[in-house]
Amino acid sequence: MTRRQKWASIALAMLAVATVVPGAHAEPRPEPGAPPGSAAVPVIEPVVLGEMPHDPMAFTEGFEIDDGVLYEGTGEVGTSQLRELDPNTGAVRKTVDMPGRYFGEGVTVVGDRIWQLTYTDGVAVEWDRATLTPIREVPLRPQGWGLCRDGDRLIRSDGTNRLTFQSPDDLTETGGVDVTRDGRPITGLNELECVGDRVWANVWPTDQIVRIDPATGVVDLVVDASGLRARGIPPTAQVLNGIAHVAGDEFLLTGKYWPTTFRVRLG
Ligand SMILES: [Ca+2]
Repeated sequence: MTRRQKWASIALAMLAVATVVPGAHAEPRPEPGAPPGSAAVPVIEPVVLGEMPHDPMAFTEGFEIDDGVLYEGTGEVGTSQLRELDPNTGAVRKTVDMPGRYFGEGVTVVGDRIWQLTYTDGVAVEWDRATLTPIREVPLRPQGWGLCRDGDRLIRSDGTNRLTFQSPDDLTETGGVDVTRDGRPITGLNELECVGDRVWANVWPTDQIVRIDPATGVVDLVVDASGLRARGIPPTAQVLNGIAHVAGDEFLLTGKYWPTTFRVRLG
């Protein structure tokens, strides 16, 4: 090889390296460690349709609309409540304190009753929906985070990547699924919303929401809602936590100590 040929081959090699620079491709690529042939899950941003006030003292842990009422469960010791809100104005209609100074977590409606989890108090509370009075408590371990009703079962998160299936009658465990994004476990699953055959979940401690197929645990859509903070959410507010389905692809989203609830379109 002549000197000229040698330099030419080096230049060609450098050109080849330059054409495979990471990030140069527009096509989504799988996360490192993802199974061969898998594509990265799409990431979208919420489209804001409207805003309404949200109590900036509410440490939101549960958020769900049923029959024209927005139910909110709040947390922290001493400020944990079950609340009824107007889903159109955000106005708080009624509040009741959690019994036992429990740290309240996710809520979901089951007929004429409401289940509300506790964080580490070892119980879930069943409420009478019409009067918002506690009916009974049942054991709950290890931790309660998010809760939603999926047909004839409840789905609960506990801060890990596990979703646990439970009986709506007495919270008896009936199964569960491990959640993965791009083939890897995604932990911190928090407030939940069951819609059709999917489960939407806040991901603690982020402003992201994932959409999960509960049959497989696979995340098939990610919502990056961090842009909502630019709409008047103060730095003292904590993470996004609270997903309530309105209809179609419309949802209400809020966060812990957020002064605003956003009506958004996802998808
Ligand atoms: Ca919810």
